[in-house]
Amino acid sequence: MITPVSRRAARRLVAAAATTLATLTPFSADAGLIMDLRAIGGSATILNGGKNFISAGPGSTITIGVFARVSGTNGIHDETVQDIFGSFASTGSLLLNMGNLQPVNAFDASSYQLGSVQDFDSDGDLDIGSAGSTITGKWFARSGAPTSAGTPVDLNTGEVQVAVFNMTVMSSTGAASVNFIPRTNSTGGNLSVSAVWFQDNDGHSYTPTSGSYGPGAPVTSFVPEPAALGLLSLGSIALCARRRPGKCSLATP
Ligand SMILES: [Ca+2]
Ligand SMILES: [Ca+2]
Repeated sequence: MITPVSRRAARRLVAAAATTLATLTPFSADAGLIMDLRAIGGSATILNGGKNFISAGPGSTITIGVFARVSGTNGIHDETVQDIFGSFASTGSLLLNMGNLQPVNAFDASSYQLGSVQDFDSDGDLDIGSAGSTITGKWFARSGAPTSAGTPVDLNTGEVQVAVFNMTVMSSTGAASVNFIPRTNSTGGNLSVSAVWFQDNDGHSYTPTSGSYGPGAPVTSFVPEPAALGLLSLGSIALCARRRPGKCSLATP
């Protein structure tokens, strides 16, 4: 069980780690389409803008928002997106059953597919989509016309949410990483029909064979080390003792 004190301290640690990581690997502002997943709800504790969560054990839930981030180069948020083909899966020992995917912002036009709920990577938990290049079982988001990715992310990048799905924690220990898997050709290479988007209102449609396309940073579970929690608790006690002498006790991790 994680106490409120330890959780707050853990949040600060994660934020610091994320800042360090962002310094080392800045988000690419290159033109193209990136499928970004973020935890946006559920019973798990969400950290770092949805990039991390702390499971409360089996039965804990995480709602994942699927966002299409489109970048151009002209400094105007005039990017749009229409088609996205792919799958979702988790890797790691924390088992996460995915399901209940729903389209958002009308990405359910003719020929869209919800994606099959199945353990296509054979690691013991349910995923959404299918293995290989086949169209069968893939998630396919499609809007009837190019849809604005107009929510600003940075100067040249905007985004639009295209789907939402749920994950249920199925194990009591372990860590997991969750991400989008683009549909590829039979050899794992780029497939032109895997996505369609538009940049800078330049009259061209962009696809994975004519532009940059891929997943964003994964959503990962955060598992505080017991020793770190102990140190954090002691730190909290010290801080508390300084502010409220005689009224502080050791938090139980
Ligand atoms: Ca699986
Ligand atoms: Ca633009």
